[in-house]
Amino acid sequence: MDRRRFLSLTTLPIATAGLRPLLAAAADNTVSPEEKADYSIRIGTGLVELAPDRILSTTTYNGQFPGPLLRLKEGRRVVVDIENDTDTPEQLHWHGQFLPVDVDGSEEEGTPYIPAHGRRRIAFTPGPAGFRFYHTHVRAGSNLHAGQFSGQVGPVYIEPRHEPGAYDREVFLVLKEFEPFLSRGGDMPMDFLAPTTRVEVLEEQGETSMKASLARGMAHGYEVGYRTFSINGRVLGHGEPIRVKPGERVLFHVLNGSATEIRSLALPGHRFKVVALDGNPLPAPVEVPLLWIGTAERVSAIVEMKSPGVWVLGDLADDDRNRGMGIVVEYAGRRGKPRWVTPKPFHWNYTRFGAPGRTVPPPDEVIEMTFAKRNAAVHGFNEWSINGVPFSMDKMEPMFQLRQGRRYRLRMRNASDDIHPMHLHRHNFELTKIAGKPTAGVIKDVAMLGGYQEMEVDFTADHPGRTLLHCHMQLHMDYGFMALFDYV
Ligand SMILES: [Cu+2]
Repeated sequence: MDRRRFLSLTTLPIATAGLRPLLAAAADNTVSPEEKADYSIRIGTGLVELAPDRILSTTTYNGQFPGPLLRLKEGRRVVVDIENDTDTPEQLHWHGQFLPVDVDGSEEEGTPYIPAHGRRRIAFTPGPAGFRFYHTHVRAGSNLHAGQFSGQVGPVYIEPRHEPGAYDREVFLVLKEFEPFLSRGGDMPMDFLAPTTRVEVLEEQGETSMKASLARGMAHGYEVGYRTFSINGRVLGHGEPIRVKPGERVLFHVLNGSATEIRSLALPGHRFKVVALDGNPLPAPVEVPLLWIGTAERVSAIVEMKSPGVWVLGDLADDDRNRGMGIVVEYAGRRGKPRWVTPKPFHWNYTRFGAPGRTVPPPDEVIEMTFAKRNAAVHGFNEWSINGVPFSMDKMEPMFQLRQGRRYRLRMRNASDDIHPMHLHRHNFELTKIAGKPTAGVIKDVAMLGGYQEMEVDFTADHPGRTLLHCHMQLHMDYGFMALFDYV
């Protein structure tokens, strides 16, 4: 009899309906020394050949970038060995999964570190099904070699019990910049989100605070820029093209693995039929001419190959695409220089992906949170706060106490002009209002909140333990933009 069956049999007689999930979770977590690992991940220095004349040395998973694609099965427990071959303790976060705090990969929640030159063996039951990923979850601060500025990003695909078809093959794309540097101020795209409704009081608050800071002689706080851009670790024009045949339906799973950037993606002559956001199926597929993908967001979209030629699948920003953010799509039998055609501007509106006419149940409680920036307040870096409190890595105190089983609405208000990709650990949420427009049916774990805008998302507190909410931009989360929920 295997261990798992043994445990389930022994717990059955005493397990009540309420107790069983907790006991099962505890059993899943325990690893016996004689158990073999299903996967081994080694954190260590690796070489990333972005192009023949541009080979970077950075921290990677298993010496490669992106980290190996892990294809897991929903509900089938896995044992993973994580070896840390670096001089600093590490956290490996399983982004988008509903895992206990012991394995989720966040010090703030209480996950043990993978010690420097040490290892940790963990076990968990993957879920929910869909496109997830794994990445480092340590504070980088001003160290642009640490955290997600490094190459510690890899895709995870959790196969559902029933795979929805309608495509011929899958292609995974990981978008990632390298060689970061600091600058005062930045050039992030700002005008692509819809609806465009701004909240006057938030705008006043943000602009007043910024003006006061500049009037005191402060410079703009640091932003991060990059010298090199890549898809799947290759600069545009290097590495293998995506080879397609006319009529083929390719399901692209696109991950924005950036530490700080928002990306866009277009393929001239083709459209994207979006079937899932952050790995969660949409109520119905939605066709769009191009994609906008916030930091850590995922988009799964089917492209029907019906414009034979050699094309650039690339970012709309000319600078970034010319420095590598793209990949060639080559039809069988076609040759020549890859073509890029700048698409017409297109606003990214999450509510377009929702279920028309559907309404959401009222929440049990509404949690209000306002996000604010103090320009250049910490050694030249912007400091971020939630309801006036920058997260303290020394105290690590929960800001919000929840009760299990309740449905919460987070009303997020952005008193800054930056876009924030907001991420909730160990749960997903339903978008319920974007910049004043109600919506339903879009399930995500990261969502971009526009400058001076409001967004509401609902989630059910059904995975007890500490739960981190944070902006996924490394530079923002590292300087205060986090808060902990807690419940038992
Ligand atoms: Cu942010």
